[in-house]
Amino acid sequence: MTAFSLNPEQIARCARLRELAAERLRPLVAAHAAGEQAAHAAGEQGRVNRPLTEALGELGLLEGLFTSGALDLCLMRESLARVCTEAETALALQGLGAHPVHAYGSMEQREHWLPPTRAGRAIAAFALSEPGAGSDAAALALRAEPDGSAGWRLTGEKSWISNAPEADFYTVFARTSPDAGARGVTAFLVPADRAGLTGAPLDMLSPHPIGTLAFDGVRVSAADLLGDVNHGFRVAMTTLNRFRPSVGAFAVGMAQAALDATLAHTADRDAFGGKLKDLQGVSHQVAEMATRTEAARLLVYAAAAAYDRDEPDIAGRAAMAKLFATETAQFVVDTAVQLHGARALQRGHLLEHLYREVRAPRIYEGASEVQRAVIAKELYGKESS
Ligand code: COS
Repeated sequence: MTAFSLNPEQIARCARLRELAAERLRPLVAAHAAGEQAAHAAGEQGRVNRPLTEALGELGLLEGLFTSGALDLCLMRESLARVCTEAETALALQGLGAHPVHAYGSMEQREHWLPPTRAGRAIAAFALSEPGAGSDAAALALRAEPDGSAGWRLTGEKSWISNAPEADFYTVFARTSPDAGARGVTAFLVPADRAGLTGAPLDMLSPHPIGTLAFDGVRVSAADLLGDVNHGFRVAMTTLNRFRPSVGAFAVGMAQAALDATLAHTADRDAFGGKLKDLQGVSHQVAEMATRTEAARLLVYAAAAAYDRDEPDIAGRAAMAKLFATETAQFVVDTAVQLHGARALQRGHLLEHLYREVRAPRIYEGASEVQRAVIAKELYGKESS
């Protein structure tokens, strides 16, 4: 591959995926939305769209989470995001929640959880954030206290966990060594039906459910470990290294969707005796949107390709890709709204949807400020070495 044009097979695969998303996945989102409206009217929070996740399994896309490289994952997420952001997010959450099991789980854990996760029948979730530990993940306080020789008991809270409280299993990061910062964190696979584990939905600006988890002395044993004791921070960070460029790909897909809509609208809309695109103030903004979207795409592909080649600077590259792509998508979607005018803010309009969707990725999986900190650390680390 050259730097960076996709080969014809990759381009064709992306086009096929966009078609599938339009034909098979979007209708499942519409069907779920009707039920959601009724639930909301009854004062209930959103539920996981299980038929959508199962369809992702039937189409073999969830399998791809575990078999494809980072670049292919980005192409998948970008393609889905252009057509159906809900399907994109359902796919990504299965990956984020189950990647630690795939990469660090025992044979038993993998055999038990990965087949249903790939089929979309088991919903996965990644439980890192806490009320007192968001960006500063190493400050997490959920206690894993020794429970005789049987293992540990988990006590504490997690918050803003996608798919909680409805997921079927959680990758949970807990503190096994007090006062040891990042070196005292351990990852566990906790099935949702463990005694003492409860959760509640949060009412968030999000199309998928997000919630809290409360652990009241939940028993875990050595069989539930993901990786070694006190090495859980690494499990979290390496999972994020893999997924951060692909959050950028999600953003690029949304930016491209907004750009496509803007091209169509400005070429068609009459104003001031011509088409909107004839106004230089408009066409130059569209050119800016396209240029920044392409720059973001290249950064995302480069970070993912570096990950696939196992290069040494993947954390910084992943951070740059996520930072630039999510900030760019915010700019592109906002500009698209501006160029569409009032119609873009009408509920149900593509841009109204994207305007809501584009905000959260600048916060989750490491806020933009965290990405800048990662980049700066790597830059100054290089300087001193
Ligand atoms: N990849 C691999 N290892 C990493 C890593 C990365 N990207 N970042 C940190 N580490 C390792 C370090 O090498 C260090 O290992 P040792 O203890 O063996 O030396 C350890 O983790 C601690 O690193 P560091 O001191 O840099 O950790 P900090 O407490 O300064 O935290 C940030 C680093 C801010 C980058 C981390 O807390 C973070 O990513 N926060 C955002 C969390 C997040 O994304 N939350 C969203 C949840 S998912 S929606």
